[in-house]
Amino acid sequence: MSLSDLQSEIRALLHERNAILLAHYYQREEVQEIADILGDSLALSIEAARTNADVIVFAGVHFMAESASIISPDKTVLLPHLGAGCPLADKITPASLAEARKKYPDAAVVTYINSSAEIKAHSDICCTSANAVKVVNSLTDARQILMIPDGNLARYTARFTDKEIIPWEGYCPFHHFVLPEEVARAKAEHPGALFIAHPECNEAVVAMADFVGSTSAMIEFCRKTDVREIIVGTEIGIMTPLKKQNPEKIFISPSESLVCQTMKLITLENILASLKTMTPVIKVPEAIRIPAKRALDRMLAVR
Ligand code: CIZ
Repeated sequence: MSLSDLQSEIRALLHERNAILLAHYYQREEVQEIADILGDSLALSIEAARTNADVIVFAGVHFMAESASIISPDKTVLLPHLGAGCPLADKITPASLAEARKKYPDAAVVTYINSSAEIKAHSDICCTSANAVKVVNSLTDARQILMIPDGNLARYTARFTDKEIIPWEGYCPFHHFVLPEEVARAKAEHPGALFIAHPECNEAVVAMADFVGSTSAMIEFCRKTDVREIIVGTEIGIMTPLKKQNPEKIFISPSESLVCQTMKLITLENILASLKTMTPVIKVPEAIRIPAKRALDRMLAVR
């Protein structure tokens, strides 16, 4: 079947099932093209809660589908490929977090949204890469913050707070292994270009950036800037919305590392199969969902 036939069949089945397709910015272009909503993980989960659809097909990774299930427990959440996990989320377990809590009994635990529902359930509050600084500074009673599981985001956040930040030594392998030499080479090849970086990149790469921000912040930055060439330090899927929104601008990826293999496990074929079989379903059990939702709601209350 051709890509466009697959896309048409999916759209028809979405309609028949009263389902919506949510796609993350890091998804394949042909998946982004037919999504009802395109966004970062938090925006997608919030939109999922607002819709009247009965079924949410999540073209993203496991923790994102879990977030949708946490926020919308009455909807059926489908993740078309169960192998679509997040290597960063896997860098912490409930047992290792319990150990860290013992070691730092006074620390508040701030958990990046890229984490399992179970880890969120054991956290004080969640954050995203867009609101990490605000979330940390909102914790007026806490002097010490254990930031999990992304050490790079924790170190970046530490620059904007007086609190003591204890970074968890996890990382996203795709962002973390972008090399400063690769960025320097891209800058040399495109001397007029700006370099924008995601805070999951390592410290040396972040230090080279003209702008640091979450995927949504990067998209907004690229829309507003008058500079025509931009080197983009995040996963390659973001090039799809960037090019679509800014056809007159040139976007350059500095590194071959920036391809999230698990995001790419979601394909038109498995989205179609998932809609036909209504599997695999992601359902967070209530005992985990309720405390995890508390940590997410606490974050959403931060202004
Ligand atoms: O939260 C997300 O969607 C991710 C993975 C990154 C970002 O900056 O939006």
